[in-house]
Amino acid sequence: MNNHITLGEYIIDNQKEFQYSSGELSRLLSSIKLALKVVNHEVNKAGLVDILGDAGDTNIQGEDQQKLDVYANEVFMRTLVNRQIACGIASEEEDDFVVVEGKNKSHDNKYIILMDPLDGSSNIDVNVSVGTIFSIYRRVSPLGTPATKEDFLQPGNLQVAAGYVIYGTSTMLVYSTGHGVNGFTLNPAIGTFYLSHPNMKFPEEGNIYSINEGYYIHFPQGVKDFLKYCQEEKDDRPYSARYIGSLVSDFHRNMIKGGIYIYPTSSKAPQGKLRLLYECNPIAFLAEQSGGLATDGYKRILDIKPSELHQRVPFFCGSKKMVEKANYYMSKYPRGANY
Ligand code: P6P
Repeated sequence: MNNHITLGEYIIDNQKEFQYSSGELSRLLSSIKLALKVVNHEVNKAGLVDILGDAGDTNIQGEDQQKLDVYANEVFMRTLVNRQIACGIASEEEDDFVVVEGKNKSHDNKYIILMDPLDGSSNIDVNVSVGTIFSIYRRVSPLGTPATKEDFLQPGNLQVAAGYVIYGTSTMLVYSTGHGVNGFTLNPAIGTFYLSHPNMKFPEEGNIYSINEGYYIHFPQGVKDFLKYCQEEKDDRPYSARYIGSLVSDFHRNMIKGGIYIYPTSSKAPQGKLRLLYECNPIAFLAEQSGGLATDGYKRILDIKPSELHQRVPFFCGSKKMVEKANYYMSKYPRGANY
């Protein structure tokens, strides 16, 4: 692994890719790297200390917060606020966005960041991999003024960077600044990330579908028709069903092997479950940067104009031809009809 470039070297070598970069985006990525190493340390020993289980509180989503959810959020918030690099931060675990004043209360930082500090946390107690997801935009509000909600409600096609960390059999950081997708693997012995997966490409085809089929009776007819397509005996089908219940893990496997992840609307989740701003947009950015595709069943996720910080959308993401096939079945029925 020592002949691979480190994450720090990669960020510096590719700094020229960031338009009008003052090094701020590089410093933001470096502070994310620091925070995720701290979170990784706790996630990997969660079974040994009293950091498992419910924190006894619920987040704005009404979900029981796991102790590690709260811990991961505190680490990322503290690291990003203390370094005063972003002008504002939003998190799944925070009701509203947080304004970061910057040096001498100048509000002159130009990036905002949105995060899901620990996605899939219900898997922690059963030792299944979980992840962190982040999304970075250039602010739209004037420099020198506090960040505003408009800074956070930008469409995903304006992201300047996005990535995820997967705390799995190894800890990996996978991110893009709009010039392809690269994966870095942590060498825990020395706390250094090395470029292990350069220029990741989403296979155009795949034979894996990831969806919680337990909700089948609640799915739209278009999803039911697509699942029937996946399961019939013809050509390269039936496909394999693989569903970990951790978006980052299912997406990461599908990006390497080919496949599609679907979290649709249902009569139980009329808007879907996944959040647009800090789950779907960053993952959709990575999907498209590696040659994949992400839609809400009808249109590109990245073209959706957000209206709320924690809004949910249906999510079809993965190998381009598989997502196109799923969209074909969805297009046979008007949006929102027929469960
Ligand atoms: P369900 C985790 O809570 C998450 O947001 C994703 O990581 C995961 O794919 C999905 O929800 C699992 O949801 O309803 O299938 O348990």
